[in-house]
Amino acid sequence: VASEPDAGALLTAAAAGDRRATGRVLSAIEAGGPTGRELERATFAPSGPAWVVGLTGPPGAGKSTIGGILAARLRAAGERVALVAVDPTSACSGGALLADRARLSLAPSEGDDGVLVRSMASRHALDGLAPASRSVVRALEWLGWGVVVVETVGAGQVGTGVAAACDTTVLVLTPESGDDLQAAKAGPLEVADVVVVNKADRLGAAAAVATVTGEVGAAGGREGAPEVVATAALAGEGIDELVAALGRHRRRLAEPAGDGGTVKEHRRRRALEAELEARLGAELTRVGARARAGPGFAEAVAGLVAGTWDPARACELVLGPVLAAGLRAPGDRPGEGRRGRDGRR
Ligand SMILES: Nc1nc2c(ncn2[C@@H]2O[C@H](COP(=O)(O)OP(=O)(O)O)[C@@H](O)[C@H]2O)c(=O)[nH]1
Ligand SMILES: [Mg+2]
Repeated sequence: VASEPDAGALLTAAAAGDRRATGRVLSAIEAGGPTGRELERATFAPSGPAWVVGLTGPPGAGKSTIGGILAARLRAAGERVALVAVDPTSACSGGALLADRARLSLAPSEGDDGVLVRSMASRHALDGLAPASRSVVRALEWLGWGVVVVETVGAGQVGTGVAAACDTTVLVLTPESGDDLQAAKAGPLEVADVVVVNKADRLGAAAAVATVTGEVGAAGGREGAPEVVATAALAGEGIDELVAALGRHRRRLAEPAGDGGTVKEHRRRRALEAELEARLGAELTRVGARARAGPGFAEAVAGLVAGTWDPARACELVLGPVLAAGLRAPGDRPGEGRRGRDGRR
């Protein structure tokens, strides 16, 4: 890695359409270092004009294929489209990334400045969308990418985080998705805005569409129940219907939500709430781990064994110094933590 890039210069170049600079902005945000945090702050603009579309569903359902086709369609309609694949497998092998890139030959021509493809690892993301991915999506919006399509692998509870962070969520299933459909009931199916039954060229497609339609109805009476669309993406079938369904949902986003704002504003507020909650949880987990690893823990156990402290008091005594030290571990601050710890010995 070269020297720390200047955040301001990078942003200016990226905003002017420099793809290399854009890549470096996103990489820095993903890496989470000082430059990344500066860029994250600079590009954080809630309720941007962009349309963020999430594609979720089990592996192999056709998310990348559909994402590529949608990108091509939207590009042809004059949009600047960024495709972000949050892929837990692409980190190590790069194989999935290559496959996804290759598949995009279906879509926009190489060298088209209006399409950007980005792949990133979903580190520690239980919901399939790591905090860094959300910041990357926001940076893309800020940089003027009018449509951001985010692909994440998701089934069951995994995948609902995507919905929380997207304006329009598409769940992609296949006729073979029986088990996935059962799993999806607990999560993605409840939050999907459009459900795609892809690989409609395969056996059982009509039955699958009927089952999904039934499920969606059974979930029932819900305001804005998802539309179900059958596609055979490789053959290009059902794509017009999918594009139309997405367009209807996009228009719905501009309608009033009843709380004074639009549906989109309402969703984004909820997404930010969920994101803040997740960050709070992560911080608290870190604080707890630090308390567990600190010297106070053994002391507290000794106190409990001796009957000097009761558990509630012991907890206070262990947590007190950790909380007083602030959110950052002493070791995070250069030249401080180590000395402090050694001093105790
Ligand atoms: N038969 C059939 N295969 C498809 C269709 N759409 C995608 N595929 C294939 O299914 C495989 C997985 O597709 P991919 O887009 O990578 O799925 P992802 O893992 O959800 O991103 C690839 O080999 C695709 O070519 C379809 O409509 N019909
Ligand atoms: Mg894929």
